[in-house]
Amino acid sequence: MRIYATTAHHEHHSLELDEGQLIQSWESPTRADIVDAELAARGFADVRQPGDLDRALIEHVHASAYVDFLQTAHQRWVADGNAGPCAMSNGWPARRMRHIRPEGIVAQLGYYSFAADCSIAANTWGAVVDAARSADAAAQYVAGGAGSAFARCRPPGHHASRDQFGGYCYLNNAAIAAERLRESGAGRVAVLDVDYHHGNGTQDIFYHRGDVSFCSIHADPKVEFPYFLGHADEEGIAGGAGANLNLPLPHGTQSDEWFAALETSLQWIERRGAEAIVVSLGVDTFVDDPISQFRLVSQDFTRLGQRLASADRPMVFVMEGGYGAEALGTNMVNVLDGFLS
Ligand code: OKP
Ligand code: ZN
Repeated sequence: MRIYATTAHHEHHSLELDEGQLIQSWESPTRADIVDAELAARGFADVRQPGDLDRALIEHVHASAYVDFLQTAHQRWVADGNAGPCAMSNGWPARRMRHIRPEGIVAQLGYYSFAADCSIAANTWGAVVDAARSADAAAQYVAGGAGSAFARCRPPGHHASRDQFGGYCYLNNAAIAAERLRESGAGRVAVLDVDYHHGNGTQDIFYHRGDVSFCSIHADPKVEFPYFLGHADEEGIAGGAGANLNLPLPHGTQSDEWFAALETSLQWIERRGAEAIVVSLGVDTFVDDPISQFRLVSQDFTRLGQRLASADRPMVFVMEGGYGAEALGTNMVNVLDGFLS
């Protein structure tokens, strides 16, 4: 299986507000290094650099003004005289307030984000671009006839909506891959999101579209981040009515219930007539993940890969979450290995 990855992510280390403290983000450079080391150790040697960023493609899933904002936010933060190393807001447009775009950098950071767990460091944009390029390249490779590819993206993307960052995500790598597959000729595409957290950004981007179906298995937003999207009654609107499926599960969910939801997901995707599948691959469903509360074990990730292979569709794997340094590499690569076996 071909891998797309770069090392620009090393320069992206941001701060997050967690349990009332500003800490170095759980979404750390080490994560990608661990996955890269495991890929190398297990014989995944076809690692490529992606091509240039296709700004037109990006603007089919993100607002142009939002992309400009991300690109220039940190230099504006510095020019404005802010003391902290990472750009983040302290106010958001909440209930009964108005969504008029403000002028200053701190206010615009609130306008263009939905969570304080995610900030923009000096070199965040370079990492974000390379993750998006990697997802695009993997999709182009699969669109060209390959059976599968893995975009080893960092930062992740599935929480990034059309014009808001949050949950460690800035550009939506999986959405970019899905859009690339569509624009390269696949009539219908599905995004299957198996990360522990709901892919609110991907859902938002495709909510009105019937050509890209979105299905997510995740911790119930009533008790888990991103808190305000991901309920079972969200089914899509307009041309996208019936093209969204959410399968929220309780804290403590174990393998049997999780794989029952996977079965439901793959049967639904088959009924949607998807010609190709993008997998938002988070392994934070692991029992020992430090910020998550499902109970999958390492063998389950091999089983996941095997079950995905039996869907018999071209597949683009896009890396999302997974935070326990210990088994992160093993779990991520188990999925790819299971898929190939
Ligand atoms: C991003 B992805 C930990 C709080 C973490 C944010 C979670 C973002 C997950 N105490 N809150 O979906 O893996
Ligand atoms: Zn996650």
